[in-house]
Amino acid sequence: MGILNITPDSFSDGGQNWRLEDALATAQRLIAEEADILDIGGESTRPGADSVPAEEQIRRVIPVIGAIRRIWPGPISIDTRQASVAEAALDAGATWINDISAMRDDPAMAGLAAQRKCPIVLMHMQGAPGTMQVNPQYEDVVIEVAMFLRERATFAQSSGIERGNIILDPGIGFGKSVEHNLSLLRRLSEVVGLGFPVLVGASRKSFIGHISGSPVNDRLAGSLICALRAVEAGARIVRVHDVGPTRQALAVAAVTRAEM
Ligand code: HH2
Repeated sequence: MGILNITPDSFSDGGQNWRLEDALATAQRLIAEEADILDIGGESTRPGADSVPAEEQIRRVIPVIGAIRRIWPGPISIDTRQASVAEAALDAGATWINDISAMRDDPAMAGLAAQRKCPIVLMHMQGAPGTMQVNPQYEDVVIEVAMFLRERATFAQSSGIERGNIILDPGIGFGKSVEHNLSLLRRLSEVVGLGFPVLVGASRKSFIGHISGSPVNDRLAGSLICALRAVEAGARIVRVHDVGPTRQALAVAAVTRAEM
């Protein structure tokens, strides 16, 4: 899954895709690098970010989705917590919903996903983006994240969303300390064990900077290792800024894995 943020303030690509032609150029690069899915968002959810009104998210993402739809037939995911944004995006040609609130922020989201019969990503987050990194606390982060995701998947199914359309995401960096993120990556198989496809988004995130001391534009090597670890543990989708290098790393890893 390639990341395309139409925001002035995203932590990695903020401002880069602000003009339609820049957004389309980024999309074309991700497509040329063989992204399977494009994830488009109009609201930064980096730690400390303020929420963006639905009308403004719509204003940012709809022209981009429409433009991509004209050049590429693949799956486009709308990264939003608001059902009205998701609905407008689906009408413009998006085919997936990526909801980092796991349908907790907008009560209309579950009904929309059920009605449209589209895949939906349900992500774990402790708190809200504005304050989530202040002092995240868990007894056992992996068990708590897995229990939350299981409950959300059950709720989704009881709302009429088909089991095959549910994708779960442990939410790396969303209300988690460095150690919490590392535990989730080390024990990702416990989330995979819930029996749903799992998505992991670790690309360029701050825990990689914490480990390496590298700034956000120099975290590719660490991001590739996270993607590899996630896929080795059974993740089916990795959400990344650098699609080409990630594909290359995963392809080489797959053919050089030691025979047991
Ligand atoms: N991470 C970000 C945004 N959306 N969605 C899912 N399902 N999983 C993630 O890990 C995830 C996500 C944050 O990264 P990014 O989009 O690069 O930055 P920003 O939130 O600043 O726009």
